[in-house]
Amino acid sequence: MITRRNLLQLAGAGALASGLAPRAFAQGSATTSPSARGVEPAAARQRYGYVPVHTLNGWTLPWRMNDGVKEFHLVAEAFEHEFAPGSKAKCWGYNGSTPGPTIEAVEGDRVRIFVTNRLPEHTTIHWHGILVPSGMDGVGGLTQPHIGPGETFVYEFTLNQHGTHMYHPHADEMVQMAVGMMGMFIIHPRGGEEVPIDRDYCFLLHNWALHPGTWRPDPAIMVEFDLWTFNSKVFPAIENMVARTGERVRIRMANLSMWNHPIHLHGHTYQVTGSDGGRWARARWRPETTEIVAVGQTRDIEFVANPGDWAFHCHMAHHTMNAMGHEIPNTLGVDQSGIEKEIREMLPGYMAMGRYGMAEHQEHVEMGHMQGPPNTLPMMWGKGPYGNIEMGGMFTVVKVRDQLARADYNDAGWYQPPDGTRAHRVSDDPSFGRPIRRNA
Ligand SMILES: [Cu+2]
Repeated sequence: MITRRNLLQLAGAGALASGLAPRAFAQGSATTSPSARGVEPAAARQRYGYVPVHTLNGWTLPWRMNDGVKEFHLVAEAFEHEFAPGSKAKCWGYNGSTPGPTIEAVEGDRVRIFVTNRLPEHTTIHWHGILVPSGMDGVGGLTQPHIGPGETFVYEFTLNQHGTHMYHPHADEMVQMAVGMMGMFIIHPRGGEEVPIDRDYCFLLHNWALHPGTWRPDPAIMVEFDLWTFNSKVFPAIENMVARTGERVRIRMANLSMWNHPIHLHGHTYQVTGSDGGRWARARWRPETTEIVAVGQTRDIEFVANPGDWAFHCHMAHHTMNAMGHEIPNTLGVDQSGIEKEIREMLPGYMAMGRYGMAEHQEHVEMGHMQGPPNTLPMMWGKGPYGNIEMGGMFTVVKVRDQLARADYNDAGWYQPPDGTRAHRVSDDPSFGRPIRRNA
């Protein structure tokens, strides 16, 4: 059978292909999408010149070569997105996902990116942090006409840098980003890296005003958000990051939310090694356990993996919670036993909580005592091997194991600490041990 693709191949491509370039992409030519999954780091460096990034809960945009140019095709569109089982929303993004697929390329590459707009309003794409000719910068009205509904524009430029970058609309930006339009654009250095990386993770930080009981993120909110996400997912729906003991891991973080996020890793002192300015000179690397990723910034951290299950989360305590009422009265220490009965007469099923703290929330929700509004996640949840984790939002686990295949990215289960290395109960008597106490 002679297809258009065969015909191009038979014709010897060259002149024909370049003349048809913009349309040729849509003809279904072979595409490539390098993955680190199943490819050992050394083999990946041989095959691709780099170890491909692993986008948390996401994917890498396939590309194809057309006469020496790497061609990508983004489609801006609306779809239903799930933050975690129990909460979905009508979101906007690219190629059916929020964030959009990660674009991955190498310093020196010439890239051509088609952008088709299937949204009900116009859009553009800005290549955040990437040095492009002014007319390719994607600022609607300033550097180009807007991409109208149904239209396809093409961007083309050469990548003269490396680093962790982003893409997002620069058209009705407040609305389009609030409903999920963003993605990462990773450029690997040409010729490899002096300190090689074994695993390279990436994700975007974002916040969503998905009010309890609703199905559309509210773009008008500036401060009081309901959901805090890594790659548009909340704990425990965020993938764990796995590594083998001793591997060098990089985590690339980018922030297009409305808040700064201090990102904290347990069990390691990591080095902050890069940003959208590329991988910094080694003299500029600095040891931290918490690094603020400010709005509009990207940060790369690197560490040599220590065995264990290590919490990895934003350190703003409200950013590790899900949908919570922000205007609830403070009930900490308040005896509500009388009022609970009276409120129940008006609100059947009402449950007074919070007198002793909020940890009981997770149990009540899971036992079905408390019914939240539809499409609304519990404030905190997640189970570990020893009980409730009582987290939500921007939280996941870095799981490091001695025996993990180098190209294995599957969840590693729970860590078994060696004997004698886990905190344990020695007494249930509050007067135990008579420790020295102030003013006692
Ligand atoms: Cu945060």
